[in-house]
Amino acid sequence: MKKLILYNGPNSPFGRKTKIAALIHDIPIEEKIIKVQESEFLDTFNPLRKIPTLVINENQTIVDSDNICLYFDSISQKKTLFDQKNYWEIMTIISLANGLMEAGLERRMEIIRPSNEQSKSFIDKQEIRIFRTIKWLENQWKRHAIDDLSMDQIAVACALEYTKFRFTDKWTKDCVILDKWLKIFNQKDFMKNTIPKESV
Ligand SMILES: N[C@@H](CCC(=O)N[C@@H](CS)C(=O)NCC(=O)O)C(=O)O
Repeated sequence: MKKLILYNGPNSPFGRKTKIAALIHDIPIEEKIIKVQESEFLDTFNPLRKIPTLVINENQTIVDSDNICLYFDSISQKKTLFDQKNYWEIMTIISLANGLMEAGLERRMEIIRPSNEQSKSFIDKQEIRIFRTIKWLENQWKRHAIDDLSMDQIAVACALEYTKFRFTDKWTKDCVILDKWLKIFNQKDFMKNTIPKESV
């Protein structure tokens, strides 16, 4: 059995995706919650110093949440979360969910800067991107009708929850399909067991 250490943050939406993939595939991981800005040791494994970062047997690194999820999928005996039949659709929706997370994160990083250093146009751009992407997902969302669990559903759920956590749930008013789907999806154990614990 390989030793898998997942360096993660307390409330990273990217990290949440990887934890959910490990739970679904029943892969034992040791999760280490770190303060990424202060974690110089991580640079040896991941020079970008970003979480999540997976370290296998203390010598091999897997960087980027999507690669980590694909790795768990590749070593699992369970059903894939990246069904070949819908592979490109799944990957595209995952990329949109990642973009939603990034926009939320960038917005957050900007608003916690000293007020004289903040750019309102940058914040506006991220907020417009967030609303536009959620609306696009609402108009396209068919995967709620599909029983099979796939990685894009997990990524979208993590991105929407992160948007609520860090920004707003205003979008739920005109995105009723997504909102309804998310409420049901949130009942799954892997969602309940990965709710961010801290609000830092
Ligand atoms: N593309 C990366 C994005 C990861 C990412 O942006 N992580 C953030 C936390 S949510 C981070 O480590 N930020 C640290 C920093 O920018 O200093 C992935 O999917 O894993």
